[in-house]
Amino acid sequence: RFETIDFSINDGLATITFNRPDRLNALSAKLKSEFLLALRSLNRQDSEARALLITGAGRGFCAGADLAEGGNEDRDMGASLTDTYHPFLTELANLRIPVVSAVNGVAAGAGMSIAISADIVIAAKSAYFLQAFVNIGLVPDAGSTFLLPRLVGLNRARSMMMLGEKVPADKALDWGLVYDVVEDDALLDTATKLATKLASGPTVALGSIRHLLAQSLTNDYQGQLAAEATAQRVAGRTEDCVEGVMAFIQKREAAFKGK
Ligand code: T3D
Repeated sequence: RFETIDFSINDGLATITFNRPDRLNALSAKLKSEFLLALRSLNRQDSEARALLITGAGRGFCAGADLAEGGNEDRDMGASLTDTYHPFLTELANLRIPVVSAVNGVAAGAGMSIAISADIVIAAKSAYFLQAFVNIGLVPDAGSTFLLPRLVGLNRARSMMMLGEKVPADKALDWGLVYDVVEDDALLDTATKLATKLASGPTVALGSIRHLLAQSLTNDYQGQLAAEATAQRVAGRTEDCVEGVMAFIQKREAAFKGK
C-alpha cells in the first residue's frame, strides 16, 4: 500500500521500515506523509499493535530531510517543519506502545531525531549519528534541541550540533545515546526479539512508562509524583496487573494480554 515505507503488524509487533535505500531513506514529502499515516493508524483505539520497531532498508537508517526535493530558495523551512515534520513527530511522541529503533546505518538530521525518539535504541556496529544541520547552514530541528541535550548532556549535544561530526555507534553507547550496539548482521534479529518481548508485555503500563518519562523532562518533582499516581491508578486496574501478581504468586511466567 505504501511506496516509501514498509509497514506490517505481526503478532502485535508493528514494523515500519523506511524504504528509499538509494537516498539513504531521506525524508521525502511522500515518506513523511506515509510515515504519518502509519503512525496515525497505530494511535487508533482499535490498533492491535503492542510495540513498534522502526528501521531502515539498505545501508542507512535515515539521512534526514530530502535535500534534493528542496524547491525554491524562498521556501519557508519553518513552515515546512510545522506542516510536514511536527505532525509525525507528535504522533510518534503520543504513541501508547513502546518504540524500538534499529539503527542500521547513518541516522542524520531529522533521521537522528526519529531514531532517538524511540524508547530503546539499538545500533549496528557500523551505524553512526550525525547532527548534519550545521553542515548545510541550518539549526538542529525535529526535536533535536529538546531531546539530545537531555540524553547526552549539554556539552556533548552542543559539540555534535556545532561540529557536525559523525558519532559512531560505540561512542553513542558510551554516551548513553543508545541502549546497545550489536554486530551488523545481528541487528534486526536482536531488535526484533526485544520489540517482540515488549509486544507481549503489559501494554498499558509500558505506554504509561513512556509518557511518564516524557513528562519527567519538563515536570517538577511534585508534578511527577502526581503523574505517577494517576498512571498507577490506571495500571493497577488492568487485567495485566491482576495476571502479573497472580503469576508471581503461582511462580510462573505472566501471560499479559495488553489490557
Ligand atoms: O524544510 C526542511 O525540510 C527542513 C528540515 C530539515 C531537517 C533535516 O534533516 S536537515 C539535514 C538533512 N540531512 C543532511 O544534511 C545529510 C545529507 N547527507 C550526507 O551528509 C551524506 O549523504 C551522509 C553523511 C548521510 C552519508 O554519506 P555517504 O558518503 O555514505 O553517502 P552519499 O554518497 O552521500 O549518499 C548516497 C546517496 O544518497 C547519494 O545519492 P547518489 O549520489 O548516489 O545519487 C546522496 O545524494 C543521497 N542522499 C544522502 N543523503 C541525502 C540524499 N539525498 C537527498 N537528501 C539527503 N538528505
